[in-house]
Amino acid sequence: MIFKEFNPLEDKMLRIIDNDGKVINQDLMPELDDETIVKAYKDMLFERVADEMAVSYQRQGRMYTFPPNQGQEAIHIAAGMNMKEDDWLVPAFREMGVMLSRGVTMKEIFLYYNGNEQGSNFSDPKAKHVLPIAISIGTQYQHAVGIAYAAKYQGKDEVVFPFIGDGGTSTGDFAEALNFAQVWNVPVVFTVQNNQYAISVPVAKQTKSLNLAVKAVAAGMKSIKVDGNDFFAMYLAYKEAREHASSGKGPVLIEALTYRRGAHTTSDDPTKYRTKEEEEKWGLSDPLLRLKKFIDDKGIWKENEEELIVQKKKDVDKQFLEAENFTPYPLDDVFNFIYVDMPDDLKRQKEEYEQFITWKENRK
Ligand SMILES: Cc1ncc(C[n+]2csc(CCOP(=O)(O)OP(=O)(O)O)c2C)c(N)n1
Ligand SMILES: [Mg+2]
Repeated sequence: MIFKEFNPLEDKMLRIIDNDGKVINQDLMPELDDETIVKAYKDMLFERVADEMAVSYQRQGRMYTFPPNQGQEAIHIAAGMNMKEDDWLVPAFREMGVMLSRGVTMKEIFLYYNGNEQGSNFSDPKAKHVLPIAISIGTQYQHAVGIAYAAKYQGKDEVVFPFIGDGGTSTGDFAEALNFAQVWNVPVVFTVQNNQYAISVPVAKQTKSLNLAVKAVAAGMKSIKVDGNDFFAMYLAYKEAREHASSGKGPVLIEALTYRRGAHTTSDDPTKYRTKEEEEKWGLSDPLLRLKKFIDDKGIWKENEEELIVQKKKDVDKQFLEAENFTPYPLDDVFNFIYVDMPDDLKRQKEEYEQFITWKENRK
């Protein structure tokens, strides 16, 4: 129903609460009990706290480059809530909350960003259908369609949830994946997290497309543009998209319009290419603030948020220490097996890495 009403060719966007947390589209409000709404907020808060701590570990020189998730939590938690046990998560690299909701641990995420392969070897049985993080932009969309083809062929009720960014929609992989998903009529719920930047490139310089949801129209696919900072809108979009895909009606694409509140990665400085005013404006539609205002207006918040944050920080720190003290991988695995004769730049990298390990050891 929502796919007809919010036609991407008319640049319509699904929204249910406004920036003040007031319901502006009561007819579409999903039926969620108070407990579920509060739990969703707490999951978003946990992602935010863990994300801030990850940035801090990187700044302390204890972890490598990290891509912050701040501002994109409503998309992540709404997606996780609508995925069924056997569904597949096919992430890019800015979906930490979805990974957490599928049973991936912060320890594994920290291992990954410490360059340890074990960080892609998820231990929780709940995470059985989670693919590793995909850094090569666009590739994961192809994998997702292949998995969905296999699921359909085997007659399994499994829906595949791949993620990509706005910049990723300029890749050939993106267009090819959409085409084949629709031709094969396979169960995929594609998400485009339009956080409005591909590193320093704003969407307006990336594409002249009216919006990103219309990119699915030429493939013949149902698609919808959604306010990605509106938890309820994202919840409804995922619910309907999953129903559509699992009932054999084919794939769906959701464009979630959001804003990357942090840097692209810890190696980036966004002050070089965007203004404070722009950041402040988007800060007003922060997904956590909006959902919290709704919860407060309804009077269903019974906890001490400060205390909750302290607890969560302790938990994250414990998991970080476990990752930091995890058995290091043998250096040879990384450097020695690529070339018969190691080139000079790799030799230099190996030396630098050995110096880093020595620094880490001496610090203890
Ligand atoms: C094939 C490929 N080309 C270039 C890069 C370098 N790169 C990393 S992130 C990025 C921009 C991605 O932007 P977007 O798709 O909007 O995702 P976001 O980072 O905003 O989540 C680029 C170009 C890469 N990782 N892979
Ligand atoms: Mg982007």
